[in-house]
Amino acid sequence: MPLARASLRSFLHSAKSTLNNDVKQHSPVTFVIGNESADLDSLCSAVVLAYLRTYSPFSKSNTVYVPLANLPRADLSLRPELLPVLSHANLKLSDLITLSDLTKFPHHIPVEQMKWILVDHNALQGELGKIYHSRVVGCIDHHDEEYKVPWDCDTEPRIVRKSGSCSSLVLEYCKKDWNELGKQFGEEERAWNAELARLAIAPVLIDTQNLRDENKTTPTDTKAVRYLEGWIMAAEDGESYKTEDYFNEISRAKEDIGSLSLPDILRKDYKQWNESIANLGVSSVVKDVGFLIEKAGSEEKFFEAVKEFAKQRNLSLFSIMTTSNPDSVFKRELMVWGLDGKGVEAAKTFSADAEKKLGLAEWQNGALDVERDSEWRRCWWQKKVENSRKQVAPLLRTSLTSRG
Ligand SMILES: [Mn+2]
Repeated sequence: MPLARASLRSFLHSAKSTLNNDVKQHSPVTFVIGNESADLDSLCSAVVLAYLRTYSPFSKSNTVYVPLANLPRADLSLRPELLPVLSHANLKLSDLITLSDLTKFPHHIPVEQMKWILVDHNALQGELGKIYHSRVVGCIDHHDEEYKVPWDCDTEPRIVRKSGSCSSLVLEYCKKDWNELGKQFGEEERAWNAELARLAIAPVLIDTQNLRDENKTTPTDTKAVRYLEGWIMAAEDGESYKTEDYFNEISRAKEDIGSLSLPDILRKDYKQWNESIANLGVSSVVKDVGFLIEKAGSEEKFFEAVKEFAKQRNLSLFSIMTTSNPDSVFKRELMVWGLDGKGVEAAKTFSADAEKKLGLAEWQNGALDVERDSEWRRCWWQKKVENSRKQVAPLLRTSLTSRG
């Protein structure tokens, strides 16, 4: 028998206490976890899937699926876009369950008692991956297949398919549960449906630019948005809710990084690849290079801060990718910095290789460029703006690994 349905907020509270009790009693725990970038898609997909799996009317168990945000609690403040989304879902930051909640437990759950369902990735990474990789029992993801999740997941999903947002795939999988749950139609349930829909629709809107990004949007995303709008409008005043307004509200919050320090801005959306030859790091930033320099105080201070950031992570090659919308035109800048011999070689290789592919054009007469044996730095306009980190990072990796 599935558990009796509750609001999102009560669900997260009972998930937290379930986790607490299960750890103490060494009972099995089933987690739903997003990827390490812990972006809106990862965070929302995990909560929505955990909620609908827990209360599925078709469920034969009374398992509480625990949604785990794949980041320390302190890092939630690096995601201002969460605030409007959570507030419309009647949630607070403190309601979310994070890695910090795991580590504060005095007891440890035996590995074999844990089950992990992955959303927004299909190979458990980092420390968790080292310990629990054999305990992954399902996944829903829109990245490339990594062949790490067992093919037969029995009663749990195993879906890896392209879509703009992972949340759209979660919704497609859980739609039958939600339709059935939605048949209980009191005032209260109506509000719960809208809160859940606000959470589920947010990453789809952000990842597909409100379905306008033709390179990313799939029919699954479009269907998800239409379906979720239905739940929101059924509860709220249909006249006043507009998906476009909600999209703008979240986008504005996402770009509101003025209160963050420069190192926080750099680590907010950061990925690192430790190749055997050297380490590569790439930061994506939602403001342009000019903003970053102003934030630092001067060009010199900016480079100092960036260098320190790279040094702490032992990087030979570091790149900053920016996006901005001056006069409503979407633009990208790309900065690549080789910080030692290996990095310099790789940066030069990248430059030769990627110039045409990415449409790299000189930025402000090469004002930020440096060319020495020990360091090599370029800042470009990236004219081919359809290439995000998903395309640029593999080129950077190849420039490192293809050598010697
Ligand atoms: Mn995603």
